[in-house]
Amino acid sequence: VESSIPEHMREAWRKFSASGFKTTDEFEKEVVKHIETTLARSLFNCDELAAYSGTALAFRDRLVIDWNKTQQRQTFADQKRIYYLSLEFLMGRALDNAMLNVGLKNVAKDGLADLGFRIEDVVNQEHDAALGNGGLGRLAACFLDSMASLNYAAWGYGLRYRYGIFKQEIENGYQVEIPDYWLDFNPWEFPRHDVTVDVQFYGWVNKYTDENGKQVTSWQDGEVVVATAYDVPVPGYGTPTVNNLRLWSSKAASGEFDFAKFNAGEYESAVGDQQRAETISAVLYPNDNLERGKELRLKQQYFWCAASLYDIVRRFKKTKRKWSEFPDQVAIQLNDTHPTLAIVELQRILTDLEGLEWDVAWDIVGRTFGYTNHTVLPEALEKWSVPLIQNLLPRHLQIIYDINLFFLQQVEKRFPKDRELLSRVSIIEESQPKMVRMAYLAIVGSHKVNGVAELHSDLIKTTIFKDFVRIYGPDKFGNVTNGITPRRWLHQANPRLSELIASKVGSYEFLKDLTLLNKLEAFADDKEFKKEWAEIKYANKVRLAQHIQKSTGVSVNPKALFDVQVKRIHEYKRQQLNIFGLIHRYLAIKGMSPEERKKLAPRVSIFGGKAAPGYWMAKTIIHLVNKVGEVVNNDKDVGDLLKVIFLEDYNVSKAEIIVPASDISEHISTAGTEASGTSNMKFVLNGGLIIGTLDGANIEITREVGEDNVYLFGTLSEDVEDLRHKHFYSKTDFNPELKKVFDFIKSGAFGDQSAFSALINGIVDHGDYYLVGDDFDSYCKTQDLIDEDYKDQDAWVTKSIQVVSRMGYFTSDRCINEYADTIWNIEPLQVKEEDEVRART
Ligand code: BZD
Repeated sequence: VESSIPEHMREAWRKFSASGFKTTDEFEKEVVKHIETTLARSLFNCDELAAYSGTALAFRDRLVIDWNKTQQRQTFADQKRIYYLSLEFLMGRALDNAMLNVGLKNVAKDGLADLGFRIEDVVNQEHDAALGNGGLGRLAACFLDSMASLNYAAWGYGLRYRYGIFKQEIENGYQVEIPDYWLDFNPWEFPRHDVTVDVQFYGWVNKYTDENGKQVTSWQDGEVVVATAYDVPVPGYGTPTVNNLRLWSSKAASGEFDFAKFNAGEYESAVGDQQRAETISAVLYPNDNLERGKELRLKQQYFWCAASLYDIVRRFKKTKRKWSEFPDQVAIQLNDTHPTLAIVELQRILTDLEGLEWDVAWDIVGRTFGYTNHTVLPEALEKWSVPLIQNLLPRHLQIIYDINLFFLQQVEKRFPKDRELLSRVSIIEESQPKMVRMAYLAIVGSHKVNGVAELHSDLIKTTIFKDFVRIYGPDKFGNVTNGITPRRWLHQANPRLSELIASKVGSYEFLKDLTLLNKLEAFADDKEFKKEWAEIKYANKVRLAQHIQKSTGVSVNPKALFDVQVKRIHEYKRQQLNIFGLIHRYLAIKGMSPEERKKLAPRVSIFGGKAAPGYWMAKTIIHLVNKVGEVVNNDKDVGDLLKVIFLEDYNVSKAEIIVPASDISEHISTAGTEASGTSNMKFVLNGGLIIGTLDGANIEITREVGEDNVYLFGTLSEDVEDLRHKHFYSKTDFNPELKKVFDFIKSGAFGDQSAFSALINGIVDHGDYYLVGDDFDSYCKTQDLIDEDYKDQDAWVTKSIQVVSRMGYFTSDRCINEYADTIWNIEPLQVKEEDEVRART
């Protein structure tokens, strides 16, 4: 690493180089300094938010020291780096995580107490960084945590949205969306006004022969938008590694606004250009598993891919290596198809700008990229219209056509005269208008394609990507089952349980090696231990009950069984099956004698999750849940036996309260539709049992924790197609219990029945695509079994301990090591032992 400071002048630098606080006194000094100077506040007007800000800034200073060292170390080491490209990073709050990873949480706790604050209240002031929709975005965040904790040299690249996922409010039972303007105070980002990239759009392609007789292809006269880097430090747990998440923000090219236009009196149009450019990184698209083909979304994708690629290539070029070594220095992972244009962009850089031959360049591209698929749902598979790309990215469209041409020639050679095959696998779909199939482009441009759970990875090989398995052979396609970081999802969310576990397994080492949880198995029948275990679950339920009281006004009994379904609202995830089951339960309670009611286990059913703003059916489901809650929660006959709660604005920090408090959680997607699911892992890791279908990672969770410890029900994925077919031809023998539920809704029991008719008709008259009718009976029976089992608390607690002890496999650390071995071909960076030790103490 070069420095412009001559050696004889470096002494002062070394002498005064920042080292960060260690003791409570030093911490307090830092906090007070930041509050008084950085924030210009004082003892007399320091509220909890100011205390949060001061604490965050103090920890930020600590992080920055290790962050700088990490970046230096990685540059010196000059090894391969991982670049994780994701349009979404659902990071949640950073302070608690920073305190844990820096290892000075107790110092902060004591220090804040001295200053007059409770650490929990201070931590709760932080606004979630919610730059994602759901599982895909949160997975990216867990992966960043694991890559840093395992000392991989890794960068995340994303967009710095001004508005993250909207805030959800419930008004009269309906979802209302409020913009999430989250950037007014964000101490965790560092604007790098010196790190900018010009990104071009529109324009035209000029092909000509230059004065030396060389063929030149130039993309010119486009509109330029500037990408500015904002860096976010990503600390690892128990290591000095602090990696970087680089988020790009868009601005118009000519400074504040176009002064030429301004001077010519075109004030509004000058400001307009500026605004149009800033719009690119303004807002996160709030759809999960749906692609709508909007031009602005494509602009976001290219803007982010181009800026990231430029940055990666610029870093590589500093090493002065040959281009052929690029894939030995750079591994780029595509989080779904959203960054697929990066493939095309690298090919463009290597050929048009660096002058490499097509084949040489294409070989480098293929060895650089890996593609992770997260869905088989057809409506979520990205396609972009050819005219749209033609207009926005004319040169990229040509390159895509060339990629396709060479690919199809290769296919033709191996499978001569199979026209059908050629048209099936063509990157260009011959529709009106023509469409670019991004998943196919991603497959063709990567050396590895992976799914996110075993069933899902098998499904993509036998359904949507079947032809590609034939063409490339099976080795190009693999599986990396998802995982979660135990730091956030066990230790931070459930500190008491983590402490209890540590007391039995000997240390907190299980947070680095989650398989050590298996030592708990020996205590699954230990009376004292079980008592403490149950007490912690109860305390977590009390905490959630308080949150429910505060946010909904409904008081719930923490002794009741807590049944939770929190995730994005989607028909394939089948929250409707859950709510129909609850209506069925309500009707059953209403029909019971007082004696019968006494035998029933009280239950609190908790829903949470956002619906995409334009997804009417999902919004209808939310509406129904809220209406059912209004009726059930106010019915004197029912009392504590059933409460139905919709918690508004489900997000990462709310999940940290909800997940540790569940007895049962629901993962009940139609088999074959949920690629993996990751909240299933979070709940089980916190000692909750699950009810689920044989879908996604539920299957592997069952394999690990034992069939007796999971409540499985419903149609198997291999039977789904047949059933869908059958529905088409016969509407008879419809489930009578479900029919009663529908009749009850239609009677107006939950208000105007017409509000729910689409939901019911979809099942009764329109083929029941998600098989709600087919699975209703086994779902209800399984819920009855849960009621029975829950009565035997002793056996329940044993199960709860057993499942936790068997969850070691589902750490995202294991995922990252698998990606590193099978896709990235990269080793962790060695960190000096003294640095390791310092980080841990
Ligand atoms: O990815 C989810 C899957 O549905 C889950 O099964 C899986 O566990 C996780 C992680 O692999 N997919 C998403 O969350 N997808 C999106 O959010 C999304 C967003 C925009 C466009 C398309 C999909």
